[in-house]
Amino acid sequence: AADSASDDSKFLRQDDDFRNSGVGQADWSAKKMVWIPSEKEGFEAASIKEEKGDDVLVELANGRKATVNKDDIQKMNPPKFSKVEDMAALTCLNEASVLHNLKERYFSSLIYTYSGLFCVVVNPYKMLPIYSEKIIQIYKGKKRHEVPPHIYSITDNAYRNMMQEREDQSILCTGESGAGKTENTKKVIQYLAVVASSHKGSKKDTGAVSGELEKQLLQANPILEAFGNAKTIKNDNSSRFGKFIKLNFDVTGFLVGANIDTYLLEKSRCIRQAKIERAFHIFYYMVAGAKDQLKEELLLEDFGAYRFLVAGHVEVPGQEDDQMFIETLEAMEIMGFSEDERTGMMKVVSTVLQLGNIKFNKERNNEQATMPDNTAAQKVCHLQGINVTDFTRSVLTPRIKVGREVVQKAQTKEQADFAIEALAKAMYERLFRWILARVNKTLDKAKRKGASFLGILDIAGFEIFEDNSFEQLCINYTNERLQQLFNHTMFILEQEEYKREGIDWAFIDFGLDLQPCIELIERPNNPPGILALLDEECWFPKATDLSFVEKLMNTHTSHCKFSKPKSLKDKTAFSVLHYAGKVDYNGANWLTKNMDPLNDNVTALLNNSSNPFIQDLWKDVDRVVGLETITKMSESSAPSATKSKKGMFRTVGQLYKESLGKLMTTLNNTQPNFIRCIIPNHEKRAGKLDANLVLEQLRCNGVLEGIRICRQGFPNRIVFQEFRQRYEILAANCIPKGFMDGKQACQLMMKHLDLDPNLFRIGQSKMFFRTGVLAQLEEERDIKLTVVIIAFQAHARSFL
Ligand code: AOV
Ligand code: MG
Repeated sequence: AADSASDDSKFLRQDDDFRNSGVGQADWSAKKMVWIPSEKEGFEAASIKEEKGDDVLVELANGRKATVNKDDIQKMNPPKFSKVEDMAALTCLNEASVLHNLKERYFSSLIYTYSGLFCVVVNPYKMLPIYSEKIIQIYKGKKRHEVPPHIYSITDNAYRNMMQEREDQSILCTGESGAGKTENTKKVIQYLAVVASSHKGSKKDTGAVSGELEKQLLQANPILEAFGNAKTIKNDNSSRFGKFIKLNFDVTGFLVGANIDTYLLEKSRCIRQAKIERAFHIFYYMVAGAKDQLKEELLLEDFGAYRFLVAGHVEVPGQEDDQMFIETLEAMEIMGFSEDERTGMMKVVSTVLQLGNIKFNKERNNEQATMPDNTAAQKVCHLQGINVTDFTRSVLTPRIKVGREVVQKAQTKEQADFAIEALAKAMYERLFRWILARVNKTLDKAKRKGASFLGILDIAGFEIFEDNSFEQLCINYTNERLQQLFNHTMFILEQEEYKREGIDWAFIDFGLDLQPCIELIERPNNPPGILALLDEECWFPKATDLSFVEKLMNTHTSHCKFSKPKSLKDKTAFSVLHYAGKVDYNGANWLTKNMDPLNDNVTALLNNSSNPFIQDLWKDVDRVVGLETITKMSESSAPSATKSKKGMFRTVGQLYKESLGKLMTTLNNTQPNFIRCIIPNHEKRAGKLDANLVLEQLRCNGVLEGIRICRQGFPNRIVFQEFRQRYEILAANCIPKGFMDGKQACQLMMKHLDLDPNLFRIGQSKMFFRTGVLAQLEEERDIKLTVVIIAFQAHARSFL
């Protein structure tokens, strides 16, 4: 078995032999290899034939010649840099080289690559043997440079830093849908569950997960995924929420508890799904998997009977929904959920589906909705433990406040439909939050405050769709703040390195670049940002989505990050210039999305349910009623008892801004580790990399931005000894024989090389170079070596 681990290690690092094949060193310098833009491949290798002013004549691999503008050419790195593990070491730091390196590595199944502070991972879309317990043992306790790039290395280093420096850590996974955020998050947890439980002084250090808490921690994911993930066009197991998992450790590195926060559950998926997509997994698990008595108790019907499951039983390739139901229930059992809790949860899921089957008719010139058949309503009420007459009345003729009076007001069909959909969504969201709280209760059982924590963030990356709405603004706003955190971290670390090495160089804080856009979104006043203006409009009785967008235009016309899209076709459109690109937003429905109104007559009933589980789910509505329930659509208002707390109403935008603020405060106090997940193609295929798709992601996820920032400084660093060893040939005879201090030797060499002083710095332990300088030295070294070899050959021949 030990051998199998070493066999597998070829998936982590390749032999040097392999690395030195391909374009040979001599070829590279003799042919003057460069990268030129290519529509299909992103970039193509070419060799320079002739330079004429701004134009360059190049020859491509297939012999074709082309003329390119000098500015469109990107330098190719010497072959010594082929498949480098850390792209910050590349001497030619440009888009073409980064793409090429990732691609070469990807096709050798090397999916993890560093880029300075980032760890980039390209989704392999196949199982690689790099996550076994044997591999975990390889990474345990090793420094980043001692082992090949891996999420385990990032995790191990974060874990050791946490223990040694007593500093909280975070691992931030971002990337587009299907890029691998959730898979990598799971690997982090798997690794820590092994390392932290073998840490418990268990007799055999086998690498297996032993403790109860660790086992429960590993079960948290399947539960959250069952309720929060769904099949989408992009990903068969797409997380429809963001999450931050905090693992608490004591001083000895022993896991003492965990806590999970979630963000922005896409609850609308309960009631509507796009073509060939699914609602949350649990709906299918339950309908396919609940049998006999349970099926009866939950009043379940066949897939085709549910209107909310738009396309019936859509299946996920390679997944048996009925089997998954059993596994989900088992996970809940390990997590300590009681039988009552499990049944209660399933009743809510069944109710959500059943709500979709309630139908209203239009009566009396469309003024008033009626419910001709109340079978579905009866089932809903049976499952929820409430009275069906009360429920029907609450939906059709709720009590609402008109001036000072409370009257019963008939609802139109549209209003009733809206109220039912809002109820289904709210019910599911509350269930999700309840599950989260329940999971947290188990994971935090010990209630022991850890000495420090390691947090893992799994949240959607930057989104630019055809149609971008409120949800995209929230997620892009999050990514602005995360990018700012990255830029700022890089600034601090670089600054420290320069200081430590005694180098005079004022690094620029590029975190500040993002401030204007962040303010455009979150500023409370003077002038109010997008979220604040949206809130303002929600309080105006006559406001519409259009009046909101008009207000935005009037307030921010001259803002550097704001603009009106060119085509005025859509009156509710506006654009924001995010760091990753311009995004056109469509302001339609933002008022409703931000208010998220709910019929409080119904929530009051649920709060009074005969089923304790349901009661518990809605126990806070007394507090929130009239707050959560400012109902523009249904016009019903809160019972008078809770009126006074109206001031507590919080909009979705406000709540989100606040939870993001908390997250950022937490992250700001950690040492962050950035994982950038990349999707290689949109066909879920192994072994295929769409160059333009990858380039686009590198632009959006800050990797290229990081490189741009790097280039402002001295990105290539080599310790004195290594520099002397490799390049002494260029400064032969300038260093006297015998011992000489490394720094002094390098100083002498640099003097001899006569480089522009602006191209390098000499630190305390290493040399610092501008990008590209090393390539030049490599080239000179090549020429020197060739001369030496020729001389040697000539010398050898003379003996024949
Ligand atoms: P996501 O979390 O980034 O998307 P996932 O982590 O769910 O994406 O990955 C999508 C799919 O890609 C998985 O179901 C696997 O089939 C495959 N995959 C990803 N990473 C690996 C890996 N390291 N090894 C093997 N297969 C992998 V979303 O949640 O949609 O934003 O909302
Ligand atoms: Mg995910």
